[in-house]
Amino acid sequence: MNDPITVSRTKPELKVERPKLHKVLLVNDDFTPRHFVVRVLRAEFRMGEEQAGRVMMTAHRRGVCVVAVFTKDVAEEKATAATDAGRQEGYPLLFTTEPEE
Ligand code: NFA
Repeated sequence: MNDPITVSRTKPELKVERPKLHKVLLVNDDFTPRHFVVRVLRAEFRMGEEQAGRVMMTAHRRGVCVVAVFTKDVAEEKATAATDAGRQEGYPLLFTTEPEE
């Protein structure tokens, strides 16, 4: 009888962590035509002509360019779809992914 009622004064901690983002990278090659790279960037990453052109030229000059960041699953899906689009035309066009720092 007469049990004390205890009340917790601290809220249970709910740790909500953001999913880590992954970069999709466009890798340069010597064979895929520039206009085709731009077409794939526009179709798969919904870029405008100008941005797609800048990303393509950055990869062309520097070897690689970050295209976009997504959750891991989406980044991998997008990179695979974009790489497959090149493969279907016989081009070695390559998109890869890597985790953001
Ligand atoms: N280097 C390719 C060319 O000169 C264009 C390219 C850019 C390919 C970026 C792949 C990635 N035709």
